[in-house]
Amino acid sequence: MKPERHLMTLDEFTFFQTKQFKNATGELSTLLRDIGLACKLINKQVNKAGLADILGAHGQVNVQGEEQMKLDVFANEVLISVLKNSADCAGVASEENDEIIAFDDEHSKQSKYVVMFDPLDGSSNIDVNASIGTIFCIYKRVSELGQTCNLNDFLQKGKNIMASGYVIYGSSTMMVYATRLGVNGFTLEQSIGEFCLSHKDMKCPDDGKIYSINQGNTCKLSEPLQNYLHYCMADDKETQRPYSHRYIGSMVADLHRTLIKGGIFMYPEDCKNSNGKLRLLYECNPMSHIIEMAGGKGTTGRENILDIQPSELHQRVPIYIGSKNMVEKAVSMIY
Ligand code: AHM
Repeated sequence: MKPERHLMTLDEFTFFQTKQFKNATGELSTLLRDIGLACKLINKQVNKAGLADILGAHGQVNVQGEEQMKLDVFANEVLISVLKNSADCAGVASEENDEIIAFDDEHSKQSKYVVMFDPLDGSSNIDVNASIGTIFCIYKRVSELGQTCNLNDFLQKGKNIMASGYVIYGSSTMMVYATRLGVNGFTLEQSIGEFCLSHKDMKCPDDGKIYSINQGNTCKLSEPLQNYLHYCMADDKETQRPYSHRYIGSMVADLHRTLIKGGIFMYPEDCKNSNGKLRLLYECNPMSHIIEMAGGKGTTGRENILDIQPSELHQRVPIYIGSKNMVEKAVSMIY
């Protein structure tokens, strides 16, 4: 009997993509597989989050005598250790660490990629069982092979990203990743423990009907921004307004919806935070890369996110991101 194959795994898909390039070495595919592995381990812990009282909360010792870790700390450690063991990673930078981590074994020194990640974005949502996610992006290092990588390898413009993605721990667990070949989504098939292709060639609609912002901050926003929010709420049959407002407060979840259904997600500057809240290197760059590869747009309002030359690892920037026409309309009204 011939086995019936309806599923294509993440590995099979990335290998298939690699074959399309004559000089591709498969290193990027290996890294994506490794990140997938780390996220499967994180997923397992995220699914147990509600049992913290039974299994032991952060700082407590469980029945096996192991100290329980906060989930974001756990996620960070898993990603670092998996990537350290990876055959193809020279070093990492994480939203959870002040400095880069350069791997200094001989093999890592020969690796040509570095990885940046936010191990568990939106972690304040864990307690209420709302979706959270891991965000990552991969760059080719600019430093010389054979040396340990350095800060310059990480302070690159977003437009140099080789691959970016996120894993959403939601009603199902999905990995979405983007390369210049496009954006594809893989759903974790729990029974075989593999991410399987479920959303091929994802496109962000040019228009949408949802705006997403922490509207509780309205009084801190500039007048043009407040006017734009009124525009979103105004009744207009021709432009099909008012739009609906949706805000989960978890960037991965809000942008996953935006990617699939269209819309605009904003975390702007306000009178207290002139650069907004979200981090350029761990959140805004990878998400803008994914949305742009899917045909959408990501901007600070003044410049394209992917064109920004980062000056520091934990830099923050305002962001307007999502359906191209909605983002352009917002920017034209606000700036
Ligand atoms: P975190 O790094 O503490 O998880 O914060 C990042 C999150 C994003 O996922 C989300 O878009 C934003 O913070 C929500 O912030 P706010 O609660 O200010 O609306």
